[in-house]
Amino acid sequence: MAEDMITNYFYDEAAYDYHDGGYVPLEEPQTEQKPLNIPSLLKPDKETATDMYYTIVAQTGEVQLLPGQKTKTWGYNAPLLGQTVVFKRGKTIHLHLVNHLPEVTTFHWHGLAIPGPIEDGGCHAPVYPGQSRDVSFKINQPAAFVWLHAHPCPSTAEQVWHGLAAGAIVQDEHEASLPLPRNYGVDDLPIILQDRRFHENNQWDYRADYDPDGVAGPTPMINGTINPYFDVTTQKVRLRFLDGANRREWRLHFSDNLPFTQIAGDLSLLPHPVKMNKLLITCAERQEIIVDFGKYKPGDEVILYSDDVPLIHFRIHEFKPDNTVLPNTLYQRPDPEVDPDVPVHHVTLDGMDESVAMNGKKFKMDRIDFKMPLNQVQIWDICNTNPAPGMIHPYHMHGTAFEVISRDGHAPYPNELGLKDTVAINPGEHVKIKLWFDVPGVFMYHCHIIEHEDGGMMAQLQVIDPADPDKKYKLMDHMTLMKAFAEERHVPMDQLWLGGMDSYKKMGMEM
Ligand SMILES: [Cu+2]
Repeated sequence: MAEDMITNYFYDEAAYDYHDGGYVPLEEPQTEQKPLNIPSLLKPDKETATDMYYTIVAQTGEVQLLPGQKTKTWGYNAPLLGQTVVFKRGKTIHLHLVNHLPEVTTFHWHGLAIPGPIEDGGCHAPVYPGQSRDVSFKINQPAAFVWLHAHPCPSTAEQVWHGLAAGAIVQDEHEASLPLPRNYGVDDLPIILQDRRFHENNQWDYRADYDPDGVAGPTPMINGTINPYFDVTTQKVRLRFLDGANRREWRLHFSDNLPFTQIAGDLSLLPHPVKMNKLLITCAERQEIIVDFGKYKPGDEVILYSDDVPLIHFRIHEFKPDNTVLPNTLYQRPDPEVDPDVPVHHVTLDGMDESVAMNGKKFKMDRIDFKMPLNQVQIWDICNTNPAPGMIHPYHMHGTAFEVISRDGHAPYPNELGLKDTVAINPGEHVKIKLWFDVPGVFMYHCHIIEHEDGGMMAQLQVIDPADPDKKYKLMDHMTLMKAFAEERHVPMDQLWLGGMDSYKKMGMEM
């Protein structure tokens, strides 16, 4: 087995975030360990054989994160982050989305292949304070761990920093037939990785921490818990990692170099399980692993680290032996043929700091940058034009799942052979992906260092349905949203501060 073990992080060490001048090193919290928060499962308002109904409320709250004053936070049906939503494949989902925040937000389903721009919940689907929006869509995609986050441009980063991020699990029959841990909260855990800086009175201050290359803080926050432990009561535990940080990459490994098995990436199981003892996850990616604690005994502790900073203490208790063997094949990835007459589409991720752009342009909400027909299979070449050593840009597409075909002409990494919606791209690297859309609409694609997307490293495409080729979409514009923010914050437009605005202003660009 040893020779099959992956023992590196794959990515260019020179591009790791810790080489950045603005890097904020993680620090081990000095507070008492607390039980890891497991977000509860959101109860449907109603469920039938064919339909599921949920109400999702964006709300303010406060949480005892550190000793002393509670921290003011935002969340979905919870004071911070949110309850975990379950979507069953084949069912039609009806969402009642309610905004109880003091400012405009949107409800974006990162990873769901649902029509845009309204159901998708990007910047064109605002819900103003005190108002609500109802959307419905059908779930027709493989089992996966996806997520909900706010996406009102150009203030996505600040709202996610306040806490607007929640996990969602897509279930299907194939995944349910495999011998995988799925007892939620016991041996199947969402692990949302974030970092924060606590200012006076334990409060967060996004503006004070602002960095156009991504905001980071020294304190790891896991599922909204500072310095968590988890009581292990089964031999095997499935961890569904989500990098919910605005900017931070996490280089994950366990004490004793404990090996683990990756079983899934963003939007599907992997074709084959991958044994490893190191795993890098970049912003917005999901990586699912199974950890086997079989060699430990009650009283032992296993620690999950990023670099040399402990993130979670796994306290080992009694468990029954578990000799389940994973099948060698977990998932058969579809392999649709690319139309040879369709040219490769090139996307460049350009610049750093305020100069960030995509294909040389900053994002404009009312501009369509590319059009493609529904169901057409295309190859896209995504290039990070920062020369090495630059930074890794996690490239994300709304509304679709794509396949990584090659990295600079070489085979993709063994843990990115399933369906993806976010792919990390090294400085100077070209990554080829194969993609198609099963749903029509307008969709954004962007870097998922959230300050980069707010700063303009983003574009949008229109997927044309041949049955309705002239369909017009009502697109919002930045100014409308910015005026709403100014009004809600009771400041004149010339005193409004939103992180992303700086990037346009400093480059002398209109929004
Ligand atoms: Cu970026």
